[in-house]
Amino acid sequence: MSENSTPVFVITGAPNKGKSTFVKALTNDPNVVIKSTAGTTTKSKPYHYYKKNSEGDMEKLLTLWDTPGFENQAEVFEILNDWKKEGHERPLELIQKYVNTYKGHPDHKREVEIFKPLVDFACIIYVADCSKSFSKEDYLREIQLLQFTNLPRIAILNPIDGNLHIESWREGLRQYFHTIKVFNPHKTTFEEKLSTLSALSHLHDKWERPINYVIDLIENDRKQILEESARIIRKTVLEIFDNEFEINVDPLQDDDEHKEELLKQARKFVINKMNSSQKKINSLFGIDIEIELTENYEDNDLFSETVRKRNLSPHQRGFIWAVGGGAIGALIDAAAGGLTFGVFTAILSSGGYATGYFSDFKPQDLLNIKKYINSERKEKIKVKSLNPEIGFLVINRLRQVVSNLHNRTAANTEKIVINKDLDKKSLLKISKLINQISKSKKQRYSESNKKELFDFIHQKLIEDQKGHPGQMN
Ligand SMILES: Nc1nc2c(ncn2[C@@H]2O[C@H](COP(=O)(O)OP(=O)(O)OP(=O)(O)O)[C@@H](O)[C@H]2O)c(=O)[nH]1
Ligand SMILES: [Mg+2]
Repeated sequence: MSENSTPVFVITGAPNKGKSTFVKALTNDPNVVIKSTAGTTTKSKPYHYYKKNSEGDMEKLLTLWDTPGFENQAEVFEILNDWKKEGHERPLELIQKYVNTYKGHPDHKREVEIFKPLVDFACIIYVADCSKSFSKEDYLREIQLLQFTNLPRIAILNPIDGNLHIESWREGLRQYFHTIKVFNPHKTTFEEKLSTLSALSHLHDKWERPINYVIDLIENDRKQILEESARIIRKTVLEIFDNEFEINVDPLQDDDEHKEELLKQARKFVINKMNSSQKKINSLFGIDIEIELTENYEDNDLFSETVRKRNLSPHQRGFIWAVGGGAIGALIDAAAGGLTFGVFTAILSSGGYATGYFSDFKPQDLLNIKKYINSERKEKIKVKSLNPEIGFLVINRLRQVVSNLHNRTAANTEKIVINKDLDKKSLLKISKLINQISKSKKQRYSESNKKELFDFIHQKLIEDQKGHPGQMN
């Protein structure tokens, strides 16, 4: 038996149990075909983890073979057993003999495909759907066929429609597999994916090191992706707060109309920036998935009353307004440890806070507006800055995009729906950072402003992944 130095795994199982889904979840390869109909995969195909070596070539680090589902397992089992009784060949020699003998035979197409990648030694991954009950009648022959190979084997229990029958599967498979692991390739988190790779590393001692190497690479790669995501989010915020929205004053229009026009500009700008950042973050993760901010447009609009009400209590709004107005710089520092009642009392006396807290909200109020006459003696009206609240919402939405993508694989093509904006605890800090940025706009941001904003966002991205995989607190 010749052994590959690169670990090779062959994914097997009955039709439509998520074999291809498993391969796609682990490799993120967009070419893996997944369909709801049984019999989708008809040819065996290898998918790889690669690394660029020092010569610039792609080096294979790990191979996963996607194979068709079993079809003729009972007959094949009989053939192999008869041969075994007759001669002295070892299991893999018999498998090779089977492949040679039945190649091209119409009743053996799938089994020949399944066995082809096994003859050079591979570990077997058997995928079963543990939301359906285990039945010896249906599955025993294919399981015994895998046992016949005498190759190291792991069973992956995929809870396609729930965990209902895990125990019956465990019981049924125990004597045939070295390891049994529950893994849902549709809903896996980043950690679970790594833990599955780690389980694979224990099947064959010679492959432990190369698989651990792959795990290290994936972890490092992910670290870099989170850093780059933080950079993208920071850039988005800076660009949004850097942009000048300006129109000529039309003497026939009143100020409300002017503000309405400026609001349109700002809205469009912010939405475009958010969309393009989301696309960039998507491509970092290598997952081409549509992101829907929320189900309806009204909720999508960062300037809308609905979004503000959902995310910010009147107190919090008031606080941001006060920060935005810069009325109480010293108090912000004092309050950074937590919002005490005393602080609120003090803030209430400041004009900024009162505006945010009590006024009937109009989206135009999120624009800090200034009228002026330029050097050509034209009267202009412009947005000096947006309210920091917008920055808070932008950062938190993009954080959610990152968090979703981090715990998602290419196997899950459901749209990402983002319908909440979270993390009220960081509100104060974000408001303060954004306030610094919008104030220092004229002189450009200082490097330390920029670094502080990056560190804050980056730290949040790391916390999001550590605390609650797939969601933020
Ligand atoms: N909800 C859910 N659906 C899943 C899961 N795993 C697989 N599916 C779905 O089940 C169907 C079959 O998945 P495939 O990965 O194509 O199954 P397969 O075992 O490769 O099937 P064949 O190639 O036909 O043998 C697809 O519609 C998948 O989206 C899961 O964990 N959860
Ligand atoms: Mg398939």
